[in-house]
Amino acid sequence: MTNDIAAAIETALQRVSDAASLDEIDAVSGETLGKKGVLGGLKASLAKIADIEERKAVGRSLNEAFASVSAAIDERRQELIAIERAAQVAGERLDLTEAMDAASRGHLHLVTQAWQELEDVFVGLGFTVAEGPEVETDWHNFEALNMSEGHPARGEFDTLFIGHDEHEDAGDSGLLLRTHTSPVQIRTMLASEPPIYIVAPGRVFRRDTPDATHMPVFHQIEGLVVDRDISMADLAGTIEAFTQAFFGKGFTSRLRPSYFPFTEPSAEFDIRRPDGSWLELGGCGMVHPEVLRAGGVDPEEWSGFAFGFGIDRMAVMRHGITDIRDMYVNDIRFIEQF
Ligand code: FA5
Repeated sequence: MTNDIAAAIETALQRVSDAASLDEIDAVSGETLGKKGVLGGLKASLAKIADIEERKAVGRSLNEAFASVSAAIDERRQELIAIERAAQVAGERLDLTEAMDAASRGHLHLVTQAWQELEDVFVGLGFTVAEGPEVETDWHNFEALNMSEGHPARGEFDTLFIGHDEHEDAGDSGLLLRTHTSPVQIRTMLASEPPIYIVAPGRVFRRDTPDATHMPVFHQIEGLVVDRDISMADLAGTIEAFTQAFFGKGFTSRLRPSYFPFTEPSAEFDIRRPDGSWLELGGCGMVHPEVLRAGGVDPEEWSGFAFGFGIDRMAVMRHGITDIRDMYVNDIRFIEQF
C-alpha cells in the first residue's frame, strides 16, 4: 500500500503541474483527494489492514500524502487564477490609440483657419503679409491716423492703456494695447517705399463687453494699397474679388457710406447672412492725405486705399454661427461640428 500511496502522489503532483486551467485543477483535486479519488479510495481501504501499528503508519503517510497534494493544488490554483486574470485584463483592454483615426484628430481654431485662408486669398491677389506689435504707441494707434488728442473718434475705441494712471497724467507710458490693426499702415509706410500692397492680420483689444457680435480680444485683417492713380473703384473691385474668393458665390456684400478719421471718403463693408440680415465686417476708404504724410508718403504723387475687417466675424459668417462667443468656449460638442 505504501507503494500505491507513493505512486498516487507522483501521478497527482505531475497532473497538478501540468494543469493549464482552473477546471483541470478542480478535476485533479476531485480525482485525487475526493471520496472516490485515488487517495480517498486508499483511505477507505485502511480498514482492511489488520495490523494496528501498520494501519497507523499507513494512515500517517496517507495524511502526509493528502497534505502535500492539496498544498500543491492550492499553489497551482493561485498561479492559474493570476494567469487567467491577466488574460482577462488583456482581453478587455481598450486600446484608444487604435480608435484615433484622422477624422478625430481635431483641427485649427476657426479664427486661425479664417486668418490663414484670408492670407492665402490676398497673397493670391498680389498682396504681401505685414505685421506690427500688439503693444502700440499712442502715436501709431491714434495720432498718425489723424486722431490727435481730444479727437472725438478716439472715444469710439474703448482703449486699454498700459501703465495708465487715471489720477496722474505724468504716469502715462504713452503705450496701449492696439485697438485696431490700422497702426500697421503707418509702420509699413515708414519702413518701405510705394507701391505698397500689404495685408496685416493680427490680434486687437478693446474694452468691449462680450456679446453675440463683440469680444474684448478679437482679430482684424488690415489692408493697405499705395500706388499711383488708385481710386475708390480699385477698392470696390478688391473687396468684390475678396468676397467671392473667401465666402464663395451666394454671399452678397455692400459698401455703406461711413466715417473714419484716417480715410476720406470712408465706407463700411457689410455682408448678408444666410437669414437675410446684414453684419458689419469692417471699415474701408481712401487713405487720408494726412495719414499718407504721417507715413512719409507724398499725397501729391501717391494715393491709396485701406480696409480693416473683423476676422472673428468673418469666421462666424462663414460657418453660420450665431454667437461669436461660442468660438471661445472650447466646448467639444461645438468644436466637433467644424
Ligand atoms: C476699425 O477698427 C478701423 N480701423 C477699420 C478701418 C481700417 C477703416 C482701414 C478704414 C480703413 P471698426 O471699429 O469699425 O473700425 O472695426 C472694424 C471691424 O472689426 C468691425 O467691422 C467688426 O467686424 C470688427 N470688430 C469691432 N469690434 C469688435 C469686437 N469687439 N469683437 C469682434 N469684432 C469686432
